[in-house]
Amino acid sequence: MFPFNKRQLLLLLIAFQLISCQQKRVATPMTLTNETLIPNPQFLKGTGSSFLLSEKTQINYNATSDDLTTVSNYLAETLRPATGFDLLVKPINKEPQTSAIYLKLTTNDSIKGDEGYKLYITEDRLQIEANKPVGIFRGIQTVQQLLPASIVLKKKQDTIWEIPTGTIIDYPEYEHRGAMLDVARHFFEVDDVKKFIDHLVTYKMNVLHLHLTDDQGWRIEIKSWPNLTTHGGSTEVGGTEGGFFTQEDYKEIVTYAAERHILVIPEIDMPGHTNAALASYAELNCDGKVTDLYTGMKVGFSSLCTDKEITYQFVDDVIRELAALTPGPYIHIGGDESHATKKDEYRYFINRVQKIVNDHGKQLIGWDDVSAGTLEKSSVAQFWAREHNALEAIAQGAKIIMSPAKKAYLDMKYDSITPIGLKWAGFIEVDDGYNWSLEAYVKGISKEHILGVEAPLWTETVKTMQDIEYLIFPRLLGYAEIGWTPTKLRNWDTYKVRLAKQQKRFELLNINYYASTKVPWSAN
Ligand code: TNX
Repeated sequence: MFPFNKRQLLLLLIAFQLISCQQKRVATPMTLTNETLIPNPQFLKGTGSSFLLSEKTQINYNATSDDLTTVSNYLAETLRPATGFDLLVKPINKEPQTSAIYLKLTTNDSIKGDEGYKLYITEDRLQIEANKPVGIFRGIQTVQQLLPASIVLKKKQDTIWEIPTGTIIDYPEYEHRGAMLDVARHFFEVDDVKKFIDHLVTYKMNVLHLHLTDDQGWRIEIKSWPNLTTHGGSTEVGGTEGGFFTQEDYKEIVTYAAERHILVIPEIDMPGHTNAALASYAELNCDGKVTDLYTGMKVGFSSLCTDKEITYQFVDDVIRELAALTPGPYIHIGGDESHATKKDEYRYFINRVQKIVNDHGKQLIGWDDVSAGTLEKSSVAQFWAREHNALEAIAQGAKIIMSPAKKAYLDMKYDSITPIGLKWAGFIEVDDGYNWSLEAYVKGISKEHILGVEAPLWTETVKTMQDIEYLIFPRLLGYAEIGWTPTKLRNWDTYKVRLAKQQKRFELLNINYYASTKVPWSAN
C-alpha cells in the first residue's frame, strides 16, 4: 500500500533536506559596531548575524504613506550602480512576508524629531522607521555606511552585500548642520556644487550655505539688474574668467539639494564686500562712478552707499528675486567686515535690510557683525569672530549658528606646509577641527541659543574641485559629527579610528583628501 520502505523514506528525507538547505542561506556572523559610522549614532546594539542584500530583495514601504515613494526610489537608485540589482520597489499594506527592506513611517515615541530614525536589522529584514521621509533618508545614509565600501562605486561590483544585524536608534543633537561654499572668489559650476552637496548628504548634514556675491564676483542672475552678472560676474580672484548661475541653474541646485533633504541658504553680502555690484552700476556708488572690477584678495574696502534711496530699491529687487528662488526660510545678508561703512550708517542699513528680508517672507541671517543692528527674534547671527557680537545677538533674542574661524574655517591650512588655504585664524589640523563643542565654545552661549554648526569654505586660494576636496576632506566629517552627535558620545581617540575607516571610500571615490598623520589610516 505505502509506496516506500523505511530505507527509501530515509533517503527521500535526506534529499529533501539537502534541497532546502541549499535554499536557506546560512547567515554570516557579523558584528554591528559604530566603527564604520560618521557621525557616531546615539544608540547602537549588535546581534551578531547578517542581512543579505540580493537581487531578490524587495524595497517595501507602508502603503498608507505615499510620501515614501520618493525616498524608496532614491534608495533603489543609490543601490543600483554598484550592486547591479534592479530592486523592486513596492508599497504594501501589512508587514513584509519575505526577505525585504522595509521603510515605514510611524509615530513611534522612541523616534525623535523629523530627522530621527530607527534602523532595525535582522537576518531577513532591514527596517527603517521614522516620523518623516527625511528621517528615513538619514537612516539610508547609515545603511550605505554599513555596506561594504565598494557600494560607492558607479560600476557593478562582484561583492557579497551583507549588513550586520542589530538596532540603531539615532537623531541629531542640533537641527542645523552645514557647510558654506564661496562661489564668489572663485566660481564653481553647478556640477561641482552638486558634488559638494553629495558629500554633505553622506554625513547627514542638512544645510548648504552659498556665498553668492563678494568684491570679486556676483554669481547669481538678477533679472532686474542684469549687469551684476554680465559685468560683475565676469572675473574672479587672480583675474581668470568668472561665471555665474542663471536663475535656472540656481533652481537646479536648489532642487537637487531639496531632493536630498539639504536646505540651501543664499547669501548676498552687503553693505561691504560689494565691489562687483559697485563696478556694475554707477548709481550704487556715493560718488556716482563705477569702480574697477577687483581680482585681489583684500577685504573691507567696499560699501554700498547707505544714504541713497536707490540702494534700498536695489536691495529690495535682489531680495525679491532671490526669495522667489528660495523655498527655505532664510536669506543671508552677510554684513561682515563693512569697514568702509560708518558705524551708524551700518546700523541703519542692517535694520532696513532686515525689514526688506522679512517683507519678502524670509528670516535674516547675518555674520555676527549684524548684532550692531536691532535684530528681530527670528533673525540669526552666524558667529565667526567676535564673541561680544554673538552675545549681543543672543541678548536681542536671536539664535546663533556656530562657525568660529579658529575651529570651523575650512579654508584654514592644516599646517605650515599645506599648499593652499589661508592662516589668519591659525592652522586647523584634523584633531583641532574636531576637538571642541558648540555649547562649550563661548561662555554665555549655551545649547538653547544655538541652531547648529556651519563650516565655511572661502575660496580665495581654492580653484578646483580637487582643491575643495583637499580642504574639506577629512575635516568636514568632524563638523558633521559635532552637529549630530552629543558631546558625551564624541572623543578624538575613537573618532580617529572611525575616520581612518572612511579612507577606503575616499579612495574609491577618487577624493583628493589630506592624509593627516594624526589619523591612523593604516588601521583601515
Ligand atoms: C573673513 S569670515 C571673511 C571672508 C574671507 C575669509 C577668509 C567672514 C565673515 N569674512 O570675507 O573670505 O575671512 O578666511
